[in-house]
Amino acid sequence: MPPRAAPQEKPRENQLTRILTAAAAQLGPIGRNETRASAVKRMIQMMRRGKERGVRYMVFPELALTTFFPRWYMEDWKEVERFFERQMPSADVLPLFEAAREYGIGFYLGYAELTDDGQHFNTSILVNDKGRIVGKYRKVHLPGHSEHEPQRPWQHLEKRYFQPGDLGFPVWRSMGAIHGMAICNDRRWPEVFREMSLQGVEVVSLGYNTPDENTSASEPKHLRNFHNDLVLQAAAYQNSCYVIATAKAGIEEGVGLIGGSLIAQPSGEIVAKAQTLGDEMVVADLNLDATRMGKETIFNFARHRRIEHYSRITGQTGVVLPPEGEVQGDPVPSRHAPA
Ligand code: ING
Repeated sequence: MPPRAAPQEKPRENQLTRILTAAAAQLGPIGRNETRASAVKRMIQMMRRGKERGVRYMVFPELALTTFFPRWYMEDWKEVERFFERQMPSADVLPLFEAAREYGIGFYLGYAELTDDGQHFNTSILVNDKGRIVGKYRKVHLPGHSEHEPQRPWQHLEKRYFQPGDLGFPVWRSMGAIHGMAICNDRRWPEVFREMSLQGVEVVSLGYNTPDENTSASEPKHLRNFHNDLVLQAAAYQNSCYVIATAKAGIEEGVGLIGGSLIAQPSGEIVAKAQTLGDEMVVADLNLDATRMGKETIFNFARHRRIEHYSRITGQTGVVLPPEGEVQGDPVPSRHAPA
């Protein structure tokens, strides 16, 4: 009997391999007249604290440089464009990039982008630990309405102030991981995460400003937080990736915004969650190889997906109902032979 080969040493379950220590860097309210410099100062303070905790990547919220201005109807576009950035980084934001380079911490930043040719986007950038912009995303799913609806206690005019994003859902290799980005309402649409996981995404970062009350229909308020967890945990599990989701939270210009910033792991479980509605860092080690099991087994897309049956998902925008009238169904042979 030939000697049995020594069993191949399997890597230990908890063997720390590709680790990215990351943070959801939640911000409390930003007032309408708060300066960009003030918001940047708050973010740098969190970055300094992150450095002490070994953080190498931080996710700031959607529209993190200003208040959530789509809550107001503004007739004058000069006033609206006060909330937009014409260049990135601007002089006010440059200190954040310098801190990133000094501390060796990359970051996701959401802001309102006014392009050279006059287009308006709800945008996020991925900046690496050397302070270089490696990726840009523009929010595709714009919720709310485009006209003034005075009956609402506040407006949600993203469809008025922004155009739908035109960059799709790219991913980038950076800081030892495959990163993707989304913004706020995008997290409610599973297509967003699937587009990125079909490119192998390991870490999806997103910021959000989510009012804690629905002004379109009566809905129990606690569902805002439930739905936040639900969609983020589902996205992480169904795409076997980490999701870092960061709120702008608290009572901002009289409107309550949910907190609940969190980091979800590929199992779908929440690794860490915010405890307050203020500036708060939620920190966790992302064990990037933990994304492998799902991608190689239960969500091995190449082995299990049947795209020949999915044509409605990209071929059809809205619902097409089945024809009117009850389906009669085929008779089944009766138990008793005909008399
Ligand atoms: N905010 C909200 C969000 O999608 C919203 C708007 C809340 C839409 C709840 C539908 C339901 O989280 C932004 N900024 O998209």
